[in-house]
Amino acid sequence: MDPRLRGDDRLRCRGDEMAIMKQSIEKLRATLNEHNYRYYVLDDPIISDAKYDQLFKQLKEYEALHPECLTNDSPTQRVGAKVSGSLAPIQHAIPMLSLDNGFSVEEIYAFDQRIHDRLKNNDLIEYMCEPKMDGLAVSIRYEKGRLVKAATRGDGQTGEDITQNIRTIASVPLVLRGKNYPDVLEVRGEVYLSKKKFEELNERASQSGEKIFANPRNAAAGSVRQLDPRITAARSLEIVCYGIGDVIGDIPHKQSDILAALQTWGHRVNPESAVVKGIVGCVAYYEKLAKKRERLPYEIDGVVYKVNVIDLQNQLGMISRAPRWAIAHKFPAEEVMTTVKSVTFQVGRTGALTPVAHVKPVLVQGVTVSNATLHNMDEIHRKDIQVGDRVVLRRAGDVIPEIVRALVQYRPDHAKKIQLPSHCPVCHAVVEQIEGEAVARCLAGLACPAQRKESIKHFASRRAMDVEGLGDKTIDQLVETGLVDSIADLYTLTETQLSSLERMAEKSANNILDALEKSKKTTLARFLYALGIREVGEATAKQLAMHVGDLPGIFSATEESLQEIDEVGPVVAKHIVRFFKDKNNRHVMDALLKSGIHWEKVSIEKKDLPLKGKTFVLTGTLDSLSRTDAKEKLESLGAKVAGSVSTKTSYLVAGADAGSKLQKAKELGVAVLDETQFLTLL
Ligand code: I6G
Repeated sequence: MDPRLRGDDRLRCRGDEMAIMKQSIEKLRATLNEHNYRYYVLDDPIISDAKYDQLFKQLKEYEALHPECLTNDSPTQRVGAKVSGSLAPIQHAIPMLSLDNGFSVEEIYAFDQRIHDRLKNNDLIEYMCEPKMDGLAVSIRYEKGRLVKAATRGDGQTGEDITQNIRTIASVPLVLRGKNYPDVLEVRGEVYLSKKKFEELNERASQSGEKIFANPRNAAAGSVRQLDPRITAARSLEIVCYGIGDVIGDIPHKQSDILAALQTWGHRVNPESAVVKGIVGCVAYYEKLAKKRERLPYEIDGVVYKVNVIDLQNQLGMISRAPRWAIAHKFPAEEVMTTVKSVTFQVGRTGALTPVAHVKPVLVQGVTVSNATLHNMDEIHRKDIQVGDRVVLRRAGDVIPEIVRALVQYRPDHAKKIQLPSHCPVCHAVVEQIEGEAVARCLAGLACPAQRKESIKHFASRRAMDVEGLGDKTIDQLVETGLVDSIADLYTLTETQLSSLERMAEKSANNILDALEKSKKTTLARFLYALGIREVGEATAKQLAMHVGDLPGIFSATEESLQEIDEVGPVVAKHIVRFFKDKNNRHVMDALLKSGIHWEKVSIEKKDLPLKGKTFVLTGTLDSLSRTDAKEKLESLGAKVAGSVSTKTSYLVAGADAGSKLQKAKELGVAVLDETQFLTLL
């Protein structure tokens, strides 16, 4: 500033200078964002790395001189502060689904047939094909174009808050590009590590004596779930986006156009994706990609096919936790040869004895394997496997390794038949093979330490009560030392007791106590799943919770009433009733509730709700309530709220400035409600 200026002139000049600086900073940020986009998303840089670094340095200097101009979405602000404690839970606005898998062409053809049958349509279906990255699914939420939250998939309903870590990924825009993006946009994609970065990471880890990751997926998951974003930033993670979750605003009507739009909004999508006609086109795509797989710079474990037209996706809907309109066509698992050295029997949570083959260690898909499951005695007989045999072993994705077949032609003379033990290898109680059931069981129930350990591990696991830090080794010790006999005992543990365990520092003991305390606030569905009732998995537990509303409802349920639930057949109903009749189980549940485990009451299944079966679409601006509130109100009355208008739409709610959706509703003859009519209906 000119030193000769005084008073008002000085202030005015300072103001002008500030405005100019602000403009320069904004311009530099926009330039850097655009170069970033060209580099990471389009793979088409137009300046050198050195030039980019120079611009970046300049922006940092300007911001240091004018800290009042610093904003959270500046490219210099990707690496934020460390998270204290643990990653917070985040409820997904729209569940993050999983994908059905198909391994053979027959299964893929059957998928296509199911689609034709449901749609009652014989025309060729248009499919979008994409590589299935071997990474970690995440959801990134933008409001008014700004990145506000990011979460892992978790159990599909609730994930973990990884906002600070996702911000460090250079190809994730902190601000969406352009102007015509939806007001709210959840971008879903897969975070991964390239083959090269994965090898470099493990190389560094082995040199510094740190943990080696078994495969790129584990490395990506470990990197994304760090508490310190500086560690994540150093891992060179990448992302490709494959779809969207919650949206308020207009989106295209085809999957392929959604991906194209995501790219214009600044997100990276997979350039290998393609639209094909019919399932024959899908299989041809699969074969082409299988040939290219080795040359790709990242690991893939198959190909995903999706019905391309969103209206058709909506008509097909979902089943359990997966969409009916998509499938992952997996590549066959790598098979290797090894030798069975011995077989032991592992006792599971329900007493089931699983034969485990201990094999000569072999490397398969980057992991050294020395144990593989033989499933059960029927499988051993069917595959004719003996100790000493040369066998074929495989490991598919995160599935435990299994023995596929024996190479009987090479059987040595000393090979020995595998016998089911007559007594439990852990508690020595009698083992019974029930007629018609493939598995043999130890009948000692929770008197068997192995079953106690496994039921406690299940109870504490992430998808059940989610007691962070309470690992398998600690649980083994807790049972072996007699500190914990049943799941209820976990909540009576003291710091002194925990600290008395081997390799348990005071801090870790306190962390476990905190995690136990935190786990007391749960949901009925998680609690029911955590109890480990036979045949009651997560999906069944959720349906059960919706059906009964609260525990008393389940105590009084009968086998007949339980079979009204979609996922429950006669066998599962019997297991549930038997479990809740059992005096010991009641005892344990009483103790758990007394220790403070609680949940919010579940609203009973939306069966009797007035808007059940109706699908609404919201468009335009409502004066008296926000879109989110309107959506919540409708859903609490049993309605479904969809993002686009189709023949399945029951009502379009049109606020002020409604656009193309209103037009489409009129064309399709869908009933349109204005705000007053909508409020009356509510
Ligand atoms: O986990 C996934 C990976 C890739 C996906 C997915 C995908 O598409 C290429 N698509 C969907 C619809 C889902 N998960 C649920």
